[in-house]
Amino acid sequence: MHATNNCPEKVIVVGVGLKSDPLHEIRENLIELEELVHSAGGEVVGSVIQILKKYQPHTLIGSGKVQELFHMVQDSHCSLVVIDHQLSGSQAKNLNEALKCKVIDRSQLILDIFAQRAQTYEGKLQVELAQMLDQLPRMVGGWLGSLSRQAGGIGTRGPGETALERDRRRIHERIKQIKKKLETVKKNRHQHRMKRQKNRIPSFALIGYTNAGKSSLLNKLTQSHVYAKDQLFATLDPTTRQIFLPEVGNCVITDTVGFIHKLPTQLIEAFKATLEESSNADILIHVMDLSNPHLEKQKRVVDQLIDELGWGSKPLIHVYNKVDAAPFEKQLHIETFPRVFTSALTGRGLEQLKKLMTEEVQKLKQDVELFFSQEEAHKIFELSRITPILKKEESPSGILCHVQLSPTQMSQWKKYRL
Ligand SMILES: Nc1nc2c(ncn2[C@@H]2O[C@H](COP(=O)(O)OP(=O)(O)OP(=O)(O)O)[C@@H](O)[C@H]2O)c(=O)[nH]1
Ligand SMILES: [Mg+2]
Repeated sequence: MHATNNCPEKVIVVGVGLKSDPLHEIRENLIELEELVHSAGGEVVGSVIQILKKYQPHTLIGSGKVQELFHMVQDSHCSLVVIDHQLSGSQAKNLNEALKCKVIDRSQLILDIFAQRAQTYEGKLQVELAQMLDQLPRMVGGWLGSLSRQAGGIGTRGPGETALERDRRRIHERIKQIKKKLETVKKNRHQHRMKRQKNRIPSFALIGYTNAGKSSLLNKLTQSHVYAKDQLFATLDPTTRQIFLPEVGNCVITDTVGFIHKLPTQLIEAFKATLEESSNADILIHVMDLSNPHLEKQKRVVDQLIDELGWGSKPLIHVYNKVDAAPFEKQLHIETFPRVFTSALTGRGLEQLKKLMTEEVQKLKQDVELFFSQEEAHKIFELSRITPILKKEESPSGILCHVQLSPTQMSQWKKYRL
C-alpha cells in the first residue's frame, strides 16, 4: 500500500460471513481489519458487511453488494478494497474488474504491512517467501481458468497457459533460492544459540498478540530502545537482549513478531526462522493487553498458535500488561496462573515479573541420569561442556552420568536417558 502526494491511500473494507457465523465476530474482525489498514498507511473511507447464505464462486460476495461497492468506490475515489475473507485468484480478478479498483484480502494486507516493516536481510527474505507462497495457489486458480480460455473469443484472451506456467516455474525457483539463503541465516543464528546454550544462559521469549506491549516491556526490562508503536506488527525481526536476574544471573530475552487472528499460514511457514528464536527459548512470556475489550479472544488466538507451533510443553508466564489503562475489576476476573499484572508505561509489576522469571528459571533444571555405552563414552566430554557431571558410575557395559539439564538440553540428550 502506498500514499500518493503524502495523502494516505483511500480504502473500503468489507466484512463477509455466513448466516451461521456470529455477527459480533464478523464486526470485531472488521474493526481489526480497519486497524490493519491504518497500520499499512491507508485511510478507511467506507466499511460494509455482507451476510450470505453461501459464498458466490465468482465474486465471493453477491452481485447486489458488488454494485453497491462499485458506487461507493466511485463516490469516495478509493483505490483499494480489502475483503475480510480469503479470495481465490479468479475471485480477486473478477472483483477487480467489476469494481474498477484494486481488490485484496486480509492475508495480502498483512503481507503488505510485513513488506513495509521488513528491515533486515532475513526479514526481507522471509516476507518475499511469504508473498511467493501466497501468490502460488492464486496463480494456480488463474492458470486453471486459462485452460478454458483455449475456447477463445473476445474477453477470453489473456496470458497463455505457457506464460503462466513459466511464471509459476520462476516462482518455484525463487522460492527454492530464498529457502537456501534463509538456511544460511538460520545456521548463523544456530551458532549464536549454541554458544548461549554452552554457557547455559536461560532464555525467555516474549510472545503475544500484536500491539500487546511486548517491545515496550523488553525496553523497560532491559533499558533498550527497540521500536514500539501503537500500530499492528510494529516488530518484525527478532531482537535478543541480555537481562540480569538476581539469584540466577544473566539471561536472554527475545522480542519477536506478534500474532493476530487469521495469521496467514504462509507467514508462519516463511517466518519459521524468526519463530525459531521463540521455539528455542526455555520459558515463554505471553504478553496480553488487559485494556483490550477482546482480551479473551486474543488470548485464545495466541494459545492456539502456541499449540500449533508445538510450544505447549514449555513453561509459560502470563503477563497482563497495560494495567494503567484498564479498570481494576478486570484483574479480578483473571484466573490464569502463573500471572502478573504490569504496565510497561509506568513500570508497575515489573519487579514481580522478574521474580516470576527467576522462579521459572530455578524450576528449569531437572536431575537426570544419562547412560553412555562404551562406544559412546566420548559423548561425555561434550556433555561436561554444557553441564557439570555430578556423579559418574562405571560398569562394564557403559557409564551412567548424573546431571542437571534444562528442558531444551533434555530434548537434545533424550536418547541417552534411562
Ligand atoms: N497505556 C499503556 N500503553 C502501553 C503499555 N505497554 C505498551 N503500550 C503501548 O501500546 C502500543 C504497542 O506497544 P508495543 O510495545 O509496540 O507492542 P508490541 O506487542 O511489541 O506490538 P507488535 O510489535 O506490533 O506486535 C504502544 O503505543 C505502546 O506505547 C502499557 O503498559 N500501558
Ligand atoms: Mg513489538
